[in-house]
Amino acid sequence: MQTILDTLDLAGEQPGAFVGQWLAGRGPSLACYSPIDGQAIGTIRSADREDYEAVVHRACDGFQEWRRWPAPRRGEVVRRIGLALREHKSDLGAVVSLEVGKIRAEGEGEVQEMIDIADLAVGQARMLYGLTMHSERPGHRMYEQWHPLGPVGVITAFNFPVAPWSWNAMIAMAAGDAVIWKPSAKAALCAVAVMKIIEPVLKAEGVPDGVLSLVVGRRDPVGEALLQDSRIPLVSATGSVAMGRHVARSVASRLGRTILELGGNNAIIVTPHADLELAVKAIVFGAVGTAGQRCTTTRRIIVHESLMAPLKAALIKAYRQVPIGNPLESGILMGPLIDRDAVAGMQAALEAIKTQGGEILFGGEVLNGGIYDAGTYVRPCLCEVRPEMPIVSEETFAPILYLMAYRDLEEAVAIQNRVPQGLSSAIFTNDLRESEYFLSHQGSDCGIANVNIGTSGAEIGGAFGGEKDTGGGREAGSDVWKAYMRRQTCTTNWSEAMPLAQGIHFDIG
Ligand code: UN1
Repeated sequence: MQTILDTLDLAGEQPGAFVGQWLAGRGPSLACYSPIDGQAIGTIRSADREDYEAVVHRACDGFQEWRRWPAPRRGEVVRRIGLALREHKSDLGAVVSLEVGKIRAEGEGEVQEMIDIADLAVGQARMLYGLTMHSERPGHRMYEQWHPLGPVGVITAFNFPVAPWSWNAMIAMAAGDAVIWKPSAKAALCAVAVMKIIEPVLKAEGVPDGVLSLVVGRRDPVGEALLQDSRIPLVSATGSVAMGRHVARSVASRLGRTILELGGNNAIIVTPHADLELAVKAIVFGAVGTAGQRCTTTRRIIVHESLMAPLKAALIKAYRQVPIGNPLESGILMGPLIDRDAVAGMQAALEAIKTQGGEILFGGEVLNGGIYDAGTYVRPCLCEVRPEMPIVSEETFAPILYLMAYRDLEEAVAIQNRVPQGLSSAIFTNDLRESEYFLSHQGSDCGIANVNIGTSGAEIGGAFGGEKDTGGGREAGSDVWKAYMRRQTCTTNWSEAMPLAQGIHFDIG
């Protein structure tokens, strides 16, 4: 563990604020723990209100300068950030594993998402396209253009401590914005690590101070200040629905914009025309991967009644074989939950499942002995439930998978759509009519709808996010860059007359 920390110079107390250079942080010292063994892995000097002010002040100044850089030149900086991340993929992936307990492949996978979005943003910097329109007035030209928006606040969650920052930051940088990052206190060392990797690039490229900044601190004084700060026109936040509602209200009250990526309660429909072997693979990765702590984690299986028995048997067999343990060791597929609170939350959900009439088919126990004594390791759990049970509509951020039976596809889609969340969804079928129904306007109501692949593991090229309680925001690829810019409609009169729109005459004398 020490080697992992030393490689990225994370040993000893870390400064909690970065604006192109490090500011010590005058707030309380924040202890960072690893869920792998419950041990402290570092400390960060968190930011106080004055540090926050200093960061935002620099971000505003940095933005003024950065927006003057030609967009392709900004893209070149992003390209070099992508190269630095490539160089440190394994080191940073290891810090992610250490601080939040992901297995190595998933820690590195997250860094790969950062590299991918950097590549996308480099190209995007040359494609910040506006439209042209035909004016109704003769001798007039009309078009729209996109300008940098301002400093953008990015609030990230523990479960994806580095990738969502990059989805926002790489695109925002290409767009000409400054970015202020407030990471989860449970994963702040990862954020410090990212800045340490990027710092030399910013220096070498002469990027103005404040273009990329980090501010580690609790909700008060840092988080609340960010939400209420009218110098920050856009706040992009990943986290719980409760947190998202608060962010939405606070930022809306000052008429700021938000991008919200909140809870998911993602389902896979398995039809009689499914390739069951494929479905089982996707379900196990989707439900057990990242120990059930992705917002895209598969939480519900809606299976045709004719397949309930074989699917149940296949999943129990697969679940028995999941190697659970130290995520830094090869061969392990499931690490710990983030902390003991998460384990307690899972146990409370299991109680609720039983009280509400569900049946635990497999797993759910808290493990103990050896490394398991950290109190953060659980066995992934399979349950058979009815869709109307209230617990099934909740997102329990743990590896609990609900199985429920359906009779016809319309019913399956209704079950899939009846929960408040709307992030990711999938159907397993080789029948064209079934898959097209699922993808149609009568089908899945989620932001992501997949056929014959699971609910998690989205590529950055698409717009990522979902509907309803998921918050409606979109991050990453497609035309998401527009959210980080301000649109301006421009009309130029190159004629010698002054015709008015709508044919209005307003001639004096
Ligand atoms: C999250 O869990 O917050 O689609 C994001 C996926 C990843 C992102 C998950 N690309 O599972």
